Amino acid sequence: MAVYLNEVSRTFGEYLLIPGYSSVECIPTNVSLQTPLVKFKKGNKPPMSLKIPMTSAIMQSVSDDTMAISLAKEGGLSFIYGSQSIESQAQMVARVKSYRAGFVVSDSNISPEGTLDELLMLKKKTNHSTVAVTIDGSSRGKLVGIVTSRDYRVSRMNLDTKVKDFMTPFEELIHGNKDTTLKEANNIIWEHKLNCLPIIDDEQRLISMVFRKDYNTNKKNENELIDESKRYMVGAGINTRDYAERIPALLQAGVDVLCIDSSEGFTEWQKIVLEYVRKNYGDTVKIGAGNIVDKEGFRFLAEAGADFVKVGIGGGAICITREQKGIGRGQATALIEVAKARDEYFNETGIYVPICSDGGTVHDYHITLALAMGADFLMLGRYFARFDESPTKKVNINGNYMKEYWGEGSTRAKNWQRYDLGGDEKLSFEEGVDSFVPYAGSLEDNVGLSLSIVRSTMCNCGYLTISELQKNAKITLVSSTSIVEGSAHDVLLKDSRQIL
Ligand code: RVP
Repeated sequence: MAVYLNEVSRTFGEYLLIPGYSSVECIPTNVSLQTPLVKFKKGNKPPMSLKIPMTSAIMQSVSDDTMAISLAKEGGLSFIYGSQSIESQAQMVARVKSYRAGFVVSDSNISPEGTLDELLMLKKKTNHSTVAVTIDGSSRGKLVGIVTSRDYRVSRMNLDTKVKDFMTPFEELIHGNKDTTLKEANNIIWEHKLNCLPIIDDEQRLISMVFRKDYNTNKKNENELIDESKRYMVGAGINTRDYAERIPALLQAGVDVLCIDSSEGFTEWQKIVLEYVRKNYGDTVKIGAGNIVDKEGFRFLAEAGADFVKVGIGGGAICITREQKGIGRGQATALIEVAKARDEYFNETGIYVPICSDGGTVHDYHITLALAMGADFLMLGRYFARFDESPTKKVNINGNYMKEYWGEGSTRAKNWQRYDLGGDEKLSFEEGVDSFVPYAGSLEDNVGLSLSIVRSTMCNCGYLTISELQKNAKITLVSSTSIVEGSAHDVLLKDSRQIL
């Protein structure tokens, strides 16, 4: 006979936190959101932690290198999507690792043989008034000069005039080299009253530019997630098919942490991949696994060697797995059970395996709830898809700006490996949809706001760390009637948009 679980499968929206005593020290600026990313032994420090409990989903419409850089700046981590060729995924990882805050690859370049007319067209296209003059007109060519608007006067010059005849030549330029730090670059910029400093390699090839305005914006990121060499940290999704080729390429590109990306991870396929990693790399390579929704799934992956375990099936905003296949579990219920299994495993073995709540986070308070229910960090798709930094198009629909957001199980993503159960069988039905989400602006602004809400809620409950919140939070179930009570009710809203 089938096993019936008596507990109802519940979502975050059915729970609330009960505020607790807050001391005078309990203020948002004193809250630490640092959280372990990978497993560690009792009494030891986790070998890798996040500064904020947020990771971006392993999805084409969410996590590319641009997203990864922006999220690492805020202290979180992106897992670059694996549903692309090994080469292009590795290139994305490499771009994150080679990115240096404040050092931008020049996107306005011209050859010395170019004309004033061509220069003006380039300026119109890029909107940048500083143009690097390289021997072949490329962003990495040998630097022979710079042109700024101070170098020419359109009214007095022939449009056919060659760039080499009015540029500031290399000999008169002040430049930095590959070892110049951002601080040094800024000092040079100030000392010489420059607008930008070109950075070149030993062969005089242009590497990047440091602009005065970028230094100011980059100084703010004190919370950034960086490795020992001060490079941004980045993760990558892998599958259970081509892992033996993909993993070495990603490691070569400098990836910090891997995650097996699958809609259902309680499988021997995941064990095989974890064993492959341990056999070939020992504990030096960090790899998460999932997704699972119960204690058996957690224990299986923890024993197989996963560095963290991802929880959630069918809760994603674009996911229709529950409708299509009738499998899954309410995200809150799944998380509560898996967190208990994680704690039991810790008590038995002394090994703490962090868990990630993946999918179904809709409101900011769901983040706090997930943490209180035991999640060490969250993975978010819809949330990040709304920002400027996501890889998708911004479109105007009926006067409102939207961003595209599609599931990895949609025909658009064609990520069949994620749903692969081995054999030759190819996915023949969709488990995800293609959709729009309301455009929300910059990642920095939104993450800042969401986390200020999380910090403030933690203070209401009386806790300054995620681990205190996990151990002591008081959580209550709410009836459907009291959910109604929780939003504006029995009033006529003056602005009907507030209802949305
Ligand atoms: P959400 O944050 O609710 O948008 O959910 C994102 C999660 O949904 C992903 O991290 C992944 O686990 C899951 N996903 C991605 N694609 C699909 C699908 O097509 N069904 N589901």
